Amino acid sequence: MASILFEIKDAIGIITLYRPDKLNAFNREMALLMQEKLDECKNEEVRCVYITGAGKGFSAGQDLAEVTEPNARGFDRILSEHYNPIVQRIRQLEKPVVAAVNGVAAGAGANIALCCDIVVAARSASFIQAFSKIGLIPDSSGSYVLPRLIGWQKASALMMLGEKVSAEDAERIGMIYKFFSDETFAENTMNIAKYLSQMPTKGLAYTKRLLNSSLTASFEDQLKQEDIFQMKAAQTEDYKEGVKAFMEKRIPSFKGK
Ligand code: T3D
Repeated sequence: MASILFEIKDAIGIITLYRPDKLNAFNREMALLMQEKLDECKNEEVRCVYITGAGKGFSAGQDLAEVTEPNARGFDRILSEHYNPIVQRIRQLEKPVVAAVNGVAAGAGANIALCCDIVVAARSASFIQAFSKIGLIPDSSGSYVLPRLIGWQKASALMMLGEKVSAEDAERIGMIYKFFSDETFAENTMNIAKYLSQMPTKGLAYTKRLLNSSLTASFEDQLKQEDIFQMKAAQTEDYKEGVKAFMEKRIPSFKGK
């Protein structure tokens, strides 16, 4: 059985991390397959990506059994070949990526989720910066993303103490967007993906580009970027449809063009 399940349904690319007996810990095969599936999501027919985990966990991060094998890859290669290409693909994909965190998300598993555009979780899910407990540093963009999400002090404490954060607390401190009850999690999170998949995809892609640049740009530079991308958005068919539908008092039908 492949360690990543993938299907495209109703314009949503659904990626399911699938090593349930290992809490979907990443081995090399799974990391490379995830990159491959994220690349398939570049296809125009995909207008939103939904990432979740099979079984009771989202992902426990790096498969620690694999790194202790006699011929294990060096750390430099694990990050540059496994995790960095995953988080880079997520940030560069020109469509929204939803992380639907169904259970525990630890180490690289947590940080891959946190770099997605919208992070939603089940009430019983949790987030752990597990790295410090085994003598590692936060990777998979965590050292960049987490302080920006929750502030330097809280990020620093979570990264050093490695404490488990409940979904409820994660929402409260702004680490994630929302949590849902375990019973309604699948339906509610898929509804978010369905809604996004019917929105003006190019406008969302430009919004994502702006959010990416806002992390480092100056105020003046960001205004210039808004100028550029608003002009691009105004040239899309979906913008024309949005305004037309508003004037005609009907629901717009966006095509992602
Ligand atoms: O080279 C490099 O490593 C660089 C890259 C680093 C990136 C990273 O992600 S480093 C961080 C690696 N992850 C961890 O340190 C987390 C380790 N796991 C845990 O701390 C706990 O499993 C959890 C807190 C995530 C969940 O705890 P719990 O009690 O719900 O489940 P469990 O019983 O510990 O785990 C269930 C099974 O999954 C168990 O297998 P078994 O005994 O039933 O056969 C456990 O060994 C396995 N498992 C969980 N995490 C991993 C794992 N197997 C391999 N690797 C794991 N990371």
